[in-house]
Amino acid sequence: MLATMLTFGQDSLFIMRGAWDQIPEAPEVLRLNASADWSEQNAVFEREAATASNLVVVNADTTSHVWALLIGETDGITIEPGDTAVVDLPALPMGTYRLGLIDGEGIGLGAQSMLQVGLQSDGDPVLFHWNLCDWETQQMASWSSGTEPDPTAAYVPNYFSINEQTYPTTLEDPNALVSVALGDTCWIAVANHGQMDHVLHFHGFHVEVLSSNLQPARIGWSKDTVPVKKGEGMTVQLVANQAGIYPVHDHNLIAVTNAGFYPGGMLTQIIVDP
Ligand SMILES: [Cu+2]
Repeated sequence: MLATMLTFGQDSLFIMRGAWDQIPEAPEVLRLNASADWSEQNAVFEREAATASNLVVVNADTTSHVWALLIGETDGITIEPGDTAVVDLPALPMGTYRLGLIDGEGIGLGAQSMLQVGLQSDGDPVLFHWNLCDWETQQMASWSSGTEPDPTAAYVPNYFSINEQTYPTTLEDPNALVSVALGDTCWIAVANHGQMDHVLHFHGFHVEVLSSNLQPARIGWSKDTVPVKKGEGMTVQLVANQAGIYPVHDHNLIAVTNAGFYPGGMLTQIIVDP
């Protein structure tokens, strides 16, 4: 489907500020939205493999931000409030990459997302995506009041999310919930935007690592437990060879809680219909 989408993908990205109503504190957050309509979820961007392109970044926020494609040592581009920048995206091999803001507030309030390169097709394999993040609401409150959090303070995140959703809401997100038919092969694009590593444990299946920007030596590995390092973009393949409902979760148990209460956080399911 959609040759034009493969060629051009999403053209614009809006840096937006709003409330993250998904969690009880409803903290102020920053997001990368695909339009000027507010969404609590960061938009995912797609590009064809091995093809240079660009992206229009609109700073619809009230403070200046620094944008970057997060592939190694990248100098950011400062965008003043209300300004627009046309940023180049280099030709990249197939895989999952990170992009977003690299200023302290931009990182702290969560304006980071993934760039999927060469993954979109005609729906075969089916594609899902998991933007992983950890959050400390106290630190977020500092950022949104214009104060830099104490960098020497211990980092104690109290929320953990997949696509800016915490379990059980992850099950309502068609990209976080992997729902497939028996015999399907699917790909899952995974990016870790948090401040800590996240180790995904798949019940029922071993997944094969197809791409990784930080652990390329693991491409081809087939495991039920997959460490996704801080800052990593990874693509895994899952072959749905048995029917049933299987959990997938961060093996770090604090990450499957919401404000300390289990179950929550970075937990979703694979549902394979017979
Ligand atoms: Cu497990």
